[in-house]
Formats: sequence, structure tokens, C-alpha cells
Amino acid sequence: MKLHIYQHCPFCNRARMIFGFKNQPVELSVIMEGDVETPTRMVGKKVVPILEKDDGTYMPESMDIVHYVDGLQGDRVAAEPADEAIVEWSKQASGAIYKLAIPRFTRADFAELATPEARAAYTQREIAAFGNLEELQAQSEAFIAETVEKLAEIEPYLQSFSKVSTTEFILFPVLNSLSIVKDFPFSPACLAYLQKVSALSKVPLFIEKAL
Ligand SMILES: N[C@@H](CCC(=O)N[C@@H](CS)C(=O)NCC(=O)O)C(=O)O
Repeated sequence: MKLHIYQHCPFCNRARMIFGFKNQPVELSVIMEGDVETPTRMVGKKVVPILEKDDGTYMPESMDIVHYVDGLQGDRVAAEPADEAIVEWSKQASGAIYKLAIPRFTRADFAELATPEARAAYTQREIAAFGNLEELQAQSEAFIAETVEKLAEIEPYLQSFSKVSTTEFILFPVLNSLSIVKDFPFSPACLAYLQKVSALSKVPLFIEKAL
């Protein structure tokens, strides 16, 4: 199987996680930002992630990919619904988290941004969605303070985390987006959660790329 992704994309990270959790081999293929033709040929629109199955058919939608791969072999990881409180927390926290992450994603070293054209296409896409990225970057201190306060609410979940469940497909991609923020003041429990889920899922943190 082949998974078509952007490295920075949280939905792609979500789809990647199940392959690590289930020790299921997958070939990763990075689609360049600005490449409309490749994903449109596969699923009729410009979107990632896309799973290319061994029979040559394509599947979009991160959570559909998770459930499909989860059902292929072994005990299911994502059979139960995600923790509702964490789902709600992720919705509330993601505003400030993506305002921190997006300006940095546009400048970071990702394979899908390896050409000037691809980086320009991505930057334009995010400006259309988020407005002036330099202004967002300049407000980092306030967004960091807001996020640190919000993270305190899930500290008990992070401290007691022991076993991967559906909840991790919601929470980890959001928290991992924060790891692109250089020197973000993660609590020890949050950092341990990120490192543990990253190791089990084989989805790398962005810490080495942080800006
Ligand atoms: N519901 C989809 C959302 C996927 C999505 O929004 N992916 C973004 C990349 S992070 C995308 O493809 N955006 C359109 C684009 O690249 O123009 C899923 O869960 O897979």
C-alpha cells in the first residue's frame, strides 16, 4: 500500500499513525503543494491523505483510512469511539494551536515545499485561510500563553495515558503540530505523551524542524 501525504498535514499524520500502531508496512509518497493534478486524478479533488490500495483503488479521508487499515489484521486499535471530552478539547484548542503552527509550517523544511513554486503555493493557500501570516507569527507569545493554559485541562489525561485508543488519532496530530514551535513549553507529561505516541506510531515529531 502507498499513502500519499504532505509531511506537515495533521490529517496525513493521523492516517500514518495506524500503520505504526499495527506494524503494517506502507510506502509514503509526498505530493508537492501546488500539485492539483495528482490528487485530482486519484480521488477527483485536491486533498491528502490518499491511500492507494494494492488493487489500485484510492481511498481519501484520514479516519476512513485508519478504520480500513485497522481492520486488515490483528486486534483493533480504534474500535471504540474517541473520548468525547478530548474531542471537544481538541476543537477548542486547535484555533490557537494552528495560529502558532501554520506560519511556521510555511517556512519549515518539508518535502512537499522543496521547490520555490510549491512553497509559494502552500503559503498562498494558508494566507487565504488564515490571513496575514507575519501578523500571526508576531502574536506567538499570546497564542503560546493561551495554549499553555488550555493544555492544563488535559494534563490528567496526559499523565494517566498508558494505552493507545481512537482518542490518539484526534489528540496526537493536534499536539504534534505544536512541536513545530521552537522551545514550546510542554509539560513533562505532554512531552512524554508526544514521544510515546510518536514512537508507537512511527510518526516523527517536528521538534528538529522547529522554528
Ligand atoms: N477530512 C479530510 C481533510 C483532509 C484535509 O483537509 N487535508 C488538507 C491538507 S492538511 C488538504 O488536502 N487541503 C487541500 C489542499 O491541499 O489544497 C481528512 O480527514 O482526511
